[in-house]
Amino acid sequence: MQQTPEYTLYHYWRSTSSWRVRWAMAYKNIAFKPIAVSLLDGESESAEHLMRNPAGYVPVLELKTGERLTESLAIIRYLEDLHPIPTLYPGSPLDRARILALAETINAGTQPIQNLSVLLMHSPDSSEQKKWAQHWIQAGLKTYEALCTPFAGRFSHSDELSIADLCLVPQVYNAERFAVDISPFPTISRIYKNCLTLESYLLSRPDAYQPADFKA
Ligand SMILES: N[C@@H](CCC(=O)N[C@@H](CS)C(=O)NCC(=O)O)C(=O)O
Repeated sequence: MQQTPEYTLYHYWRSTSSWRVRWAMAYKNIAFKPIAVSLLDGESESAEHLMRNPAGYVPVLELKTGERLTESLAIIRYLEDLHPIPTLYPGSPLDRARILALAETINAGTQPIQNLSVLLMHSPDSSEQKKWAQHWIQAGLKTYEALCTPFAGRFSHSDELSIADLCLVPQVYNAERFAVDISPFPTISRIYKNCLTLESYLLSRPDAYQPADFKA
């Protein structure tokens, strides 16, 4: 008999922050029950979802105790503490500080400025939204490229997958959605390519969770 998963993940298939958590769980082989919360039809702003996360954002991780965690990096840190192998925070304290700086370059310095609610507040015009998103994604990736290049190997920091890659790759996916050319960022382009064949990438990527009735 199959056991009920210990975790429920409220997420949206195309949400890059949700993808980070799905990817961490796939990499650590942690079972979870996914529950989709649409960002497009007001569901994320419903009273029900605001009880889970007062910001109206996904992801939210619900534990068996009913406790709920928000913020993808806090969720992944919690999972890391309970399921430390394989680690997403490899290396020495100095390595880990560099890795976290990369993750925050995306989590704090890039993704929030091109989030859906920010785009809608910036302008009702989709071409203005696109220009804004392109500007901030390019700026974020430029910083990331400069920070990661001296230490990158197969992945953002050496040859071990880390929380930095779990933030970078979904951000590159969003860059593609907004038609940002990533060829000026050769290290990022190489890391991105190296992630595309990982099993944990394939299991967690947006296409694997796209609703059957979704119309672009
Ligand atoms: N820093 C938060 C960001 C969460 C976030 O921005 N989620 C987006 C999807 S990637 C969202 O729910 N957006 C809804 C909106 O902008 O209204 C995290 O890492 O969990």
